[in-house]
Amino acid sequence: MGLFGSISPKSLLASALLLTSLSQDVFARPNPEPKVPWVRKGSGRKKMAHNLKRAVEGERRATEPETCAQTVTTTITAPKANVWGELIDVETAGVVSWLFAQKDLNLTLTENATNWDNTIQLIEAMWPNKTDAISYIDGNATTPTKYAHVVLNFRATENPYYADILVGPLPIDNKTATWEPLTYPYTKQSGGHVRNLDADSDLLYSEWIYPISASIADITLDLWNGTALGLDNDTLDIWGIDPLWQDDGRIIRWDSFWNLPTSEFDSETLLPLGLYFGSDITGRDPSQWKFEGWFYNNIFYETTEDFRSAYFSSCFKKLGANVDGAWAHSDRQGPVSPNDAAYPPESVAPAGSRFALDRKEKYVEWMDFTFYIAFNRDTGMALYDIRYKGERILYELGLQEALAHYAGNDPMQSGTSYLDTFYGFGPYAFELVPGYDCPAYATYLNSSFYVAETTHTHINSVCLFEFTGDFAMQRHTTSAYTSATKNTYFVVRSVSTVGNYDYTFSYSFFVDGSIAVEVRASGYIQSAYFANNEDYGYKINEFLSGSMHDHVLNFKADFDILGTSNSIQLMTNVPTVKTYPWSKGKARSTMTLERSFLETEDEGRFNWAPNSATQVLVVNEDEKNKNGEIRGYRVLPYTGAAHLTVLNSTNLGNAARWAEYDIQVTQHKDSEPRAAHAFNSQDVADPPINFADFFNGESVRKEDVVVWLNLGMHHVPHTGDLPNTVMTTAHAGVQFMPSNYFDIDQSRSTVNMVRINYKDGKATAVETFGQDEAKAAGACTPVFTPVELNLWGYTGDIVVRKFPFDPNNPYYGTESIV
Ligand SMILES: *[C@@H]1O[C@H](CO)[C@@H](O)[C@H](O)[C@H]1NC(C)=O
Ligand SMILES: *[C@@H]1O[C@H](CO)[C@@H](O)[C@H](O)[C@H]1NC(C)=O
Ligand SMILES: *[C@@H]1O[C@H](CO)[C@@H](O)[C@H](O)[C@H]1NC(C)=O
Ligand SMILES: *[C@@H]1O[C@H](CO)[C@@H](O)[C@H](O)[C@H]1NC(C)=O
Ligand SMILES: *[C@@H]1O[C@H](CO)[C@@H](O)[C@H](O)[C@H]1NC(C)=O
Ligand SMILES: *[C@@H]1O[C@H](CO)[C@@H](O)[C@H](O)[C@H]1NC(C)=O
Ligand SMILES: *[C@@H]1O[C@H](CO)[C@@H](O)[C@H](O)[C@H]1NC(C)=O
Ligand SMILES: *[C@@H]1O[C@H](CO)[C@@H](O)[C@H](O)[C@H]1NC(C)=O
Ligand SMILES: *[C@@H]1O[C@H](CO)[C@@H](O)[C@H](O)[C@H]1NC(C)=O
Ligand SMILES: [Cu+2]
Repeated sequence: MGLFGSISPKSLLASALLLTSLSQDVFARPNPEPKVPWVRKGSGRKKMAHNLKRAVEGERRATEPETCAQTVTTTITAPKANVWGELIDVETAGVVSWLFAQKDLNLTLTENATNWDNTIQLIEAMWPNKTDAISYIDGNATTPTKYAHVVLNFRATENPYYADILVGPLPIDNKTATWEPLTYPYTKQSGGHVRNLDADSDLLYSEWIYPISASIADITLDLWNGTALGLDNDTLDIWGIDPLWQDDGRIIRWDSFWNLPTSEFDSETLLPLGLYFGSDITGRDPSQWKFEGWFYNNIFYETTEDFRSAYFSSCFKKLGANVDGAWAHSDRQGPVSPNDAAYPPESVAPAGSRFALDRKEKYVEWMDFTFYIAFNRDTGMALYDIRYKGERILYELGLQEALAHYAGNDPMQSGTSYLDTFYGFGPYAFELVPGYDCPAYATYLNSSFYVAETTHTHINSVCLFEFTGDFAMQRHTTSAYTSATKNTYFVVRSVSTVGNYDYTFSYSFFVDGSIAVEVRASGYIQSAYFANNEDYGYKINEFLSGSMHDHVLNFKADFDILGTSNSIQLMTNVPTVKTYPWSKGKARSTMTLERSFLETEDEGRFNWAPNSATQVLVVNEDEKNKNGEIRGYRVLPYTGAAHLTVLNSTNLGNAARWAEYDIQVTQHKDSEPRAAHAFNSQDVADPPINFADFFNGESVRKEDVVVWLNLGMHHVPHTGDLPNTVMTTAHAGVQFMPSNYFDIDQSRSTVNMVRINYKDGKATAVETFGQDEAKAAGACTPVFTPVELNLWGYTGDIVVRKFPFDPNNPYYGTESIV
């Protein structure tokens, strides 16, 4: 997770933050006829009654015979426009050409730019203030005026910086369009500027790293039979820490040697070689940069001469190398387990999709839930206006930032604390694999992001599907009857591969009104060289340590429970000793409930209580149920809540104060929409957003409260992380559940339940509550052909050029980090 070959030349090229060279080839793909595993019974059957009023359209080609394999998703019209939606092509193209016409911005086309030219880093939709969005979605206000959030990379200056600006209104009209610095969402008031420590990344390799590597080429050849010189025959790579150290006004980096994979597998982060060098790269002139020394096997050498003479002395201890091999390859290996080659059970959707979608507005309706899907560069997918039975539960639910904080005896591991929104979850939310990432019958949406005067579209990068869990959500048995209810839930999912790690984000909705947020991780770990790292991880291969690290992922949950006047109630089970009127004067050891409310943000940062003793409830104190209890939703850890172990991280300074607690509660502010800025890593002491500054004593009682939740993992990779971490156990989640919100459990309304009466060894009644009828209306005969669906349809991203705008000539091009 978030561990990636961050600053290697390849990764820099691939990064959305830098000039991207895109292949203009349109790849020809074999396009075999889709296999049709399911055949609908009786093609003329009526749709289910409640769908009759709606248009029904096939997901796949309309000319195919009507089959169950076609996931039929009902098309609906969203009640309101998605004000969190992405810009459309013409809007983006309009902004690009308008920006280039602003002579004061002095912009150069990215593909023509050197590191001393100003470029457009990003153009995306600016999300409206909640205040304005709510007047629109809940009231009669017109759609909030649309603006573009633009990031400019000002490099034609001694002190390069990124500038966040607002451009609009959209669509651009020469007479009305303006730009202004974007400052209100940031705690640092610096005109929307943050310094750019990466401006000279191309010089870094040619002018600094390769010459240093060349100065010890005889040693690298002797130690590892390889060189890292920037040549095609390099067998070694060099890259280093992220964020850079930012002490005493100096910018310091440490770099490490790595073996390059000898295969097509992305195994480089498993191949550290244990040699490190430090550099002071303050300023833009490489001739002023300073070499700071070598580190090998726990010995620091201040100069190359010191290292060289030690190396060629008789007492120098040469350690072994991590080299690519089957152990680092994710393809199948080892004996096949009994019966494994037989086709495994599959889930099917015999009635097609039981949800409805407005594709244009990315608006979803499943059972009694509705919501809008948003997508942006920094944080990927987010959900807005999540309603259950017509009432909003959450205004906003989405990732804010993901941290992977390493530690180690060596400066590379000690210095690594990836803040992944720097790279972005949007640009790396790649196409999903049907039947693997999501069930074969899932429905997909695209997502887009801007890079280098093009818009890239990740095809089929968000999936939506229902799934029936393998356990009943309700059951009860007596001597006369058994009742049981199916646990069918709805999932929205996207997967972002940020460098070597893959994060699967799932938002799930359940028929009892509960919601789950989960993240799972796979991909390659960033490992460490084994020497002297015993206290920082397991030895997982001959010369390899599974480097310890904390993953912390922050999610914003902006609850609106029956309006925006909400409070946070804490309810704790406490042991107590108490005498009762009936206990005849004897004290009894027992327990009781203690209730309290958070009053201000000063009490707003806390952790899950030991023994799960404290319930955290978001309630509306003015809304009581028929029993007089206040209605609310409970926030409860599902698995893997975690905050950062490191206190006051030297690497991070003020850049990730959001990682310090499990739960943090603030009063909603239009000026505090995000917990982190994508470029917090560029100025860790004084970042654009210092989350700790949100906590300034404001009331959180009967206010619009926001709950910022951390999910994570204290990851100490073991041999089971080789070759890749597995999502079974690399898993963290949190749930939101109705608490006294309704009078009874809402899952009682589903027909997907049964009651079987029995007596004297015989069933006497089977009550199915109308579910047979519903099933028949959409039924199919399963004719299962064990093939993998549509995998030859996997295409990667589609790119549309924005300047000059060329909407009719899209081409394929996918860029990953590493
Ligand atoms: C980019 O550079 C190429 C080659 O010099 C030139 O033909 C093209 O006009 C330039 N484009 C812009 C927009 O400056
Ligand atoms: C505009 O940018 C160019 C580099 O692209 C630079 O040489 C020039 O000095 C800049 N002009 C101004 C007025 O800043
Ligand atoms: C919206 O307009 C309708 C019709 O004019 C009116 O009845 C309703 O009260 C208005 N709603 C709000 C929230 O202003
Ligand atoms: C807006 O201004 C630009 C640059 O001056 C010009 O190329 C473009 O045609 C103008 N667009 C409109 C719609 O007037
Ligand atoms: C060293 O590397 C070269 C070229 O990369 C290769 O041909 C040679 O076999 C290697 N030697 C050893 C001892 O591995
Ligand atoms: C790598 O290529 C360079 C330049 O072509 C050549 O000088 C060098 O000998 C090659 N190194 C190896 C190990 O083949
Ligand atoms: C996704 O993009 C592809 C290629 O542009 C397009 O054919 C498809 O209709 C899009 N899907 C959706 C759901 O918009
Ligand atoms: C955190 O570390 C910084 C830098 O070393 C130091 O100035 C600051 O006092 C520390 N803060 C706390 C709360 O320990
Ligand atoms: C959004 O809210 C901020 C903070 O209150 C304010 O400065 C800004 O002007 C608002 N934006 C709009 C479009 O009203
Ligand atoms: Cu990990």
